[in-house]
Amino acid sequence: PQTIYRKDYTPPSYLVETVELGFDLDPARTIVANRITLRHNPEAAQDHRDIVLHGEDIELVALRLNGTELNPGQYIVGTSTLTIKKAPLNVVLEIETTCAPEQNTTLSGLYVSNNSFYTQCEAEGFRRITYFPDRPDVMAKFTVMLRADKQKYPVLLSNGNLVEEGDLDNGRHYAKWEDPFKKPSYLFALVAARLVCQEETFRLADGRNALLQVWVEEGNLDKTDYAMQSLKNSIRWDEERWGLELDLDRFMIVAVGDFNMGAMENKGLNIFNTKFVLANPATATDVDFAGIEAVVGHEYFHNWTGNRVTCRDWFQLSLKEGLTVFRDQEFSADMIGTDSGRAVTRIDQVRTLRQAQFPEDAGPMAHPVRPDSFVEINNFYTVTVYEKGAEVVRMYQTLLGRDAFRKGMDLYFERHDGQAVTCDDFRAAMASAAGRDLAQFERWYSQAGTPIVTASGTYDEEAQRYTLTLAQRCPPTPGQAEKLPFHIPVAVGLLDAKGRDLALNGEGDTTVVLELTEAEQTFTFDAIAELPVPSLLRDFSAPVVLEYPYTDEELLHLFRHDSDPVNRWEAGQRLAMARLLRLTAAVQNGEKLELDYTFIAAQRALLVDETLEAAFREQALILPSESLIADQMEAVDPQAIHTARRFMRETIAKVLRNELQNAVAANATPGPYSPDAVSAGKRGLKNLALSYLLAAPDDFTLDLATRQVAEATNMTDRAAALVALIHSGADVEAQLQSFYDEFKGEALVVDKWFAMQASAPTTDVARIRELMTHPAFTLKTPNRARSLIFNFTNANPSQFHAPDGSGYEFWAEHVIKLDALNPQVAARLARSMDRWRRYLPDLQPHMRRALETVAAAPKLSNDVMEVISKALA
Ligand code: B3K
Ligand code: ZN
Repeated sequence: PQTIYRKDYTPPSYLVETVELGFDLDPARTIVANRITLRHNPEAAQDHRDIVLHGEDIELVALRLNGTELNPGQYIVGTSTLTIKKAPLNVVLEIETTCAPEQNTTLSGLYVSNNSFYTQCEAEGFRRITYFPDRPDVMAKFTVMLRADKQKYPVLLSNGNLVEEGDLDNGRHYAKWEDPFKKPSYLFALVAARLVCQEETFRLADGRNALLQVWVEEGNLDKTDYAMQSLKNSIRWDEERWGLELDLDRFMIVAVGDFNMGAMENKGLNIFNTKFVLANPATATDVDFAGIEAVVGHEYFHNWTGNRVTCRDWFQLSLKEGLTVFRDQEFSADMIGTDSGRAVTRIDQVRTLRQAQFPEDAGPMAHPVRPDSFVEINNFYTVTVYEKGAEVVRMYQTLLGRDAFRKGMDLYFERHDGQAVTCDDFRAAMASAAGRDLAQFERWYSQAGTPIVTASGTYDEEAQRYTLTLAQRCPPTPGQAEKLPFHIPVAVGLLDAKGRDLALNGEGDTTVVLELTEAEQTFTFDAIAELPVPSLLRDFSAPVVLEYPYTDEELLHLFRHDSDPVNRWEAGQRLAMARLLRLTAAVQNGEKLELDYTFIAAQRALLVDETLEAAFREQALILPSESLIADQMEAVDPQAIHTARRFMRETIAKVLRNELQNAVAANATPGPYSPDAVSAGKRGLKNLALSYLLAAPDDFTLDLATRQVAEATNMTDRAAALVALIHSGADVEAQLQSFYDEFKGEALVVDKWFAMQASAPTTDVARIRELMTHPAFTLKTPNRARSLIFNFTNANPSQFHAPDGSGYEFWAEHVIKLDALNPQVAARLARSMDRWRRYLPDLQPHMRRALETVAAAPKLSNDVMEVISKALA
């Protein structure tokens, strides 16, 4: 496979002005007529007169240039391109191709799901539909004519506005769509399906009306309210917070059951995984509702950050993804509205970064936010590009302040509306708007790896001065041995002995943002009347690892008092992590396991503190996950980690039994279900308490959970109790069966049913294999494959890492099987073995063998090949 480098970028030789597409939709053989007008790009070399079109898995039927049929000698068809040499300056190409949507299991390009047609073009799926310069810097106006059987496909949708529709012969009908905006081909979409919609006319800030639609299969109309509400909130929020308006008369969301990722921001026609559209209280959990709000927001926000201003090339992916994740994070936080609610969303973001992005940054697939090379671009839709990319955007806001950041955004749109640009263009807009030099900040885009910031403080009582020294380093990553210092905003506060914030400057600020730009720097704070406890990296002001030699007393002080809720939570995590690591070592050495009362007492104090929001208390009581503990170990021992964490939960459950029971009782949410943050927080705390109680189960707690499964009126409570029961090792056979029977018609709930079993430490690989023979299981639907297989390999470490290597064999087998169907999904699964070199010496040979098995498989996709060869390198 070929590696593509960012440094090799050259502008396209031809630009496309208009695209007219005609589709005769047929699952077995769809005919695509494509008429494009091209003109030579003034920015390309004058003598570069080759038109390069991409194409993949399509049959060429006819090709005409300026009205004349070309015969095979006049163009060159490569494995994935069609080149016309020495073309005139102005060209009209008419291209006729066919494709076979029902054979397309990759879910990229035009495919069939449940007897209807859908498309997915990002990143390079459009070339699977027709020949085209399928690169984001080629933006054109699209007109689309769809023709299909009226009975089977009553709904025909594409981007933009519907301009015409009507009947044809032979029971067929047509619809013609026109998108008034120029767009790159990756934003093209069509849907031809049997669907129904919830619709509403919505008044925009400038007084125009827009038609909003959420399209779903017939039985799902009772699950579209929340998506519609989220869409309206998103439109409003984008107007109010950023002054950005919907630019179309019509905005559609379509839900499809077979989808590779979460959703896709096609212009005016967002296509969504059902998981991020369908919800009602009986089928969806609080987490699902929050996910719908975030993803509906995310795709909507792409209309400006991604569609109106798009990426010059795929190396710039974070330009739209990092920025849009930042926007959806801010949206979700603003929707909650309270400071503590915001903090809980921030804690969630920090958790995702540590759980997924830091390991990526430390593994074989590590890459900068703006990668320098790739084999398969679909492998770079990563937590680094998305979540670390969002942190990079957030750091601009932290460094420049909210107002200057907003000016930077305005300037970015003013300069680049309608263009395909780079991360440098975004940074330049921020720098100009704020009047600041952001040259060093560029390293956040170019250097991979998680920086480590080491802090130390000294207090001079006589001078009343506190001195903080910050140093930074960044470990090497593949291809980048040495790193230069980053520009790191470190938000700092100082607590006095009573836990109050000290004033840090003449203005009385209690949090200041220090700018760490050198390898080491010293900062001083004057008029500090006593030895303070530093609260560092408040609100997680930069995506770094912060090291400070905190004592237990200092951490307990922060855990009790820090006014910054993220650092308050963080102090608790540090206390817990230290204990989990000690316990893990004790398990390995066969020593007695003990948990100190001081820690439990701190947990108790927090649990019973009614002045704190339930959602925050829940977060603070969740112990670091097994994989976070693994990241802290030299040689990862999954069984010891599991035993240690279990012991800790069990001990807490036994000592805090009364308090936990009270938390269950006190946080009931009677009345009709509402997904709002306060109610969700209560359910979260209640169900966390329940799961603790079942870590040390007895008749009473088992009965409590059993009743909750039976009596709960919403899926959040029901699933949480069932999961707690499964994890407790109780016999849940009958409950699982009745859960399945009740929900077997709800695909998303069946996914949950598989997922809760797959991630339970009581489920071994043999049981997983048995579940795969269940009639509801299929590898072809990504959601289903993920629910069982990914949850096993990624969320059930003690079983996946079974000492005999059986988990790894299972993994290899399914990477290969999935790859034959769907390379993108297979490559995601392949990533589960990224960090194999960090495991116990006894496990590594098994892991290597599994990786080599995959590497040796015939006909591996580029997607999987890239991941596996990097892991083995
Ligand atoms: N832009 C799409 C992701 C496309 C992934 C292609 N493999 C969804 C999103 O980020 O909004
Ligand atoms: Zn996105």
